[in-house]
Formats: sequence, structure tokens, C-alpha cells
Amino acid sequence: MALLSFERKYRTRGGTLIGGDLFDFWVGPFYVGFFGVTTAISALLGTMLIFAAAAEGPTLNPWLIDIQPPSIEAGLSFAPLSEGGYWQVITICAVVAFSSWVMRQAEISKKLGMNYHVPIAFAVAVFAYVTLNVIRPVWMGAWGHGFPYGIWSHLDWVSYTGYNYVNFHYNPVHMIAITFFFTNCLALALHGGLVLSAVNVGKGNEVRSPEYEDTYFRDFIGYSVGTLGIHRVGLFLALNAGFWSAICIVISGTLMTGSWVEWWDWWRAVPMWQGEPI
Ligand code: UQ2
Repeated sequence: MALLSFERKYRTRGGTLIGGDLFDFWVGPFYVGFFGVTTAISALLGTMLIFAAAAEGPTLNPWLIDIQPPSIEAGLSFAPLSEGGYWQVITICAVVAFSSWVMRQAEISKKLGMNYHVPIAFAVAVFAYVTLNVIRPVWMGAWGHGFPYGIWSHLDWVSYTGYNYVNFHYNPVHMIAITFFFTNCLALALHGGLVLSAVNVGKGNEVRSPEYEDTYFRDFIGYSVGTLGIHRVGLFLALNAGFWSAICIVISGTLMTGSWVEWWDWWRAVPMWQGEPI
């Protein structure tokens, strides 16, 4: 079906999650919907608060703007705007905007009779953000444990937080997360390379069909995961990368305090190594 006739057929009202017909319309190419409105309001308000907070700071240089959370001493209380309160309201706006965006994806999926892979995937990214700036700070008893909103300052936070646990690369869940990120790169490089090699064959040559892609990998490594399968592998790897990233930071400073290097001392305590020397 040509795109224009497809849109005439399926871009019709009905099937919303919330709000009935109220926001069930399009502005140009964009679907509005209840969650489009909540996204727009919270994203706009959050962005304006970033500008307001930045205007109170020492610089408007975009690289150097830094909006810090409240001090650790302020605990989980509401802080005055200039002492971390901006950060708190911006964080609320961000959580509402990101969650609204998830629901907007879900509503569009539902209207189109599709499954919910896209909102579920984006929800994992939102979960990673919420873990860093809500779940872990609340678990540790202070908003001051969240990361600051600034291009350079958030990098400083990552470095500082890593060194707080001596060497963050010794965190086994961090290792798992990184392994998923790297494997995800391998899978997308294989997939992107394979598809382009089959389709982008140059003028005068016949585009190869998916059987050629399967055959390439059967000839190469004796196995093809298949054209649907590679997308399942890709989504699995991507979601796990985000998920284990969230887990590796939320256990640091909560379940595991101290040093990730010394955490491995459990290995020296394994009974297997405790026998008498012969
Ligand atoms: C494949 C296939 C594709 C692909 C790729 C493969 C025809 C177009 C990349 C090969 C992938 C394999 C063997 C699995 C890789 C697994 C990991 C964990 C990296 O068979 O079907 O479709 O794009």
C-alpha cells in the first residue's frame, strides 16, 4: 500500500488509551493525544527551568552550565530553588516527560494494532535514568547522590562516583553491562553490514534476497539466526545493556559499600582454597 493511501486508511480516530476523542487528532505529521500534551507541557517546563537555573549560575556557556542537586546534608527534603531545588523540579519534569513519551509510544502502538516492543525498549532507558536520579538517591537517603545537569559536570560526577568505589571496573555487574554493550555493537555491525552488502550492490547488479543473507552466515559460521532472529538478538542485547547498567550503579553505595576491588576478597575465602597444604 502506498504511504499516502495507507495513512488515509489507518490515520483515523479511535483506540486511544486515555482521553477518548479529546486529543485524538494530528498536527501536521504528529499525533497529539493525551500523552503528547503531557509530554509537551513537562518537556517545555523542564527546559525553561534549566534556563532559569542556568541564568542564576556564573556562566551561560553551554559547555559549562551546571545545575547541581541539593547537598548530601539536605537529605531527601525539598531544597530552596538556588540550593538544588531547581534540580529537583527539573528532575520531576524529566520523569513526567520521559514517562509520557513511553505512554505516547504505547498509545500509537495500540492505535495501529502493533505490539509494544518500542515503548518497552524506551522504558528500559527511562528506568536507567530513574535509577540514577530517583531510586538510588532515595535508597541512599539524599538527593545529593543524583548526577548534576551539565555537560562537563555530569562527567565529573561519573568519575567521582566511580573512584568512590576505588575501581568501578571491578564491579561484576558493570562487567556484564559492558559485555552487553560490546556484543550489541558486534550484532549491529554484523546486521548492518550484512543487509547493506545484500541490498547496496551497485548499479546494474541484482539486489540479493534474504536467502543470500542466510546462506552467507551458513557458509561462514555454519549458522544463521535468521532475519527475524537477528532483531530479537539485537533487542535482547540492547535492553540488557541498559538494564544491567542500572543494576550495577544501584547496588553501589547501597548493597555494596566500600571498594569493588576488595569485594573480590570473597574469592580468597572460598572453602576450596582453605585446605591444609600437602
Ligand atoms: C543472520 C541473519 C541476519 C543478520 C545477521 C545474522 C539472515 C539479515 C547478522 C548472523 C547473526 C548471528 C549468527 C548471531 C549473532 C549473535 C550475537 C550474539 C552477536 O543470521 O539472518 O539477518 O543480520
